[in-house]
Amino acid sequence: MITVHHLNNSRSQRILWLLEELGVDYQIKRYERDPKTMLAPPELRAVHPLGKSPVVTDGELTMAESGAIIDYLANRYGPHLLPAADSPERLRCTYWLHYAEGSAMPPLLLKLVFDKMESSPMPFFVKPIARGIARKVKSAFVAPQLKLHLDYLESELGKSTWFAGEQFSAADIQLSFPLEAAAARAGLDASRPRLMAFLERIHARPAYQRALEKGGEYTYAR
Ligand SMILES: N[C@@H](CCC(=O)N[C@@H](CS)C(=O)NCC(=O)O)C(=O)O
Repeated sequence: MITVHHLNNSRSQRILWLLEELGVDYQIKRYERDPKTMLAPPELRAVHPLGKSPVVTDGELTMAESGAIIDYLANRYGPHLLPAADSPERLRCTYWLHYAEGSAMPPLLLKLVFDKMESSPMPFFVKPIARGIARKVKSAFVAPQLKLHLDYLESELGKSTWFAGEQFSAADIQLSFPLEAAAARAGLDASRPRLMAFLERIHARPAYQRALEKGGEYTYAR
């Protein structure tokens, strides 16, 4: 039996959605973020040394890292979410499985960190310096990088209906999180209509909705 080690309001929502699309049986083991630090609880380190979510166990196997988990589950349980082996669509799909976490997420994470730095309480004499640094990093590096990635993703959806081609695939599931995070906190809006329409289409999928019901709190689905 597949177990998804699921942290509330997190990337592991993608794995629940994938499993619903695949129609496979699975169980959820739930973990709650520390409300102050937003970090995962220490119990998750007993499953994988990094203590991050998602982690999936399947029999003797323990797998971490969303892209690797999605690749494994889609291969093992449902070829229909992966384009045919050796096709150009399959290469695109593989590219997106890596791109989502390797390239799209870093500027989003930097934005989160520097937004926090700007708004965190701190001694009055440090505040102007810390805020000045945060603003400078955001305007000089983070915002241009976010624009670059969002423009790129918007233009890619001008080439095909879904990210890897005309068929919905595992790539779309993997890209959902950076796009939802960008819409929630990094300025993705109606000025990029293809990406907004993509979010609407994925949110309307019955499997996505079933995963939401099972996963609990997920504020990115708005
Ligand atoms: N690149 C990893 C990132 C894993 C990750 O950072 N997960 C977050 C949830 S969105 C987490 O566990 N955060 C809590 C923590 O770091 O303690 C993946 O895609 O699986």
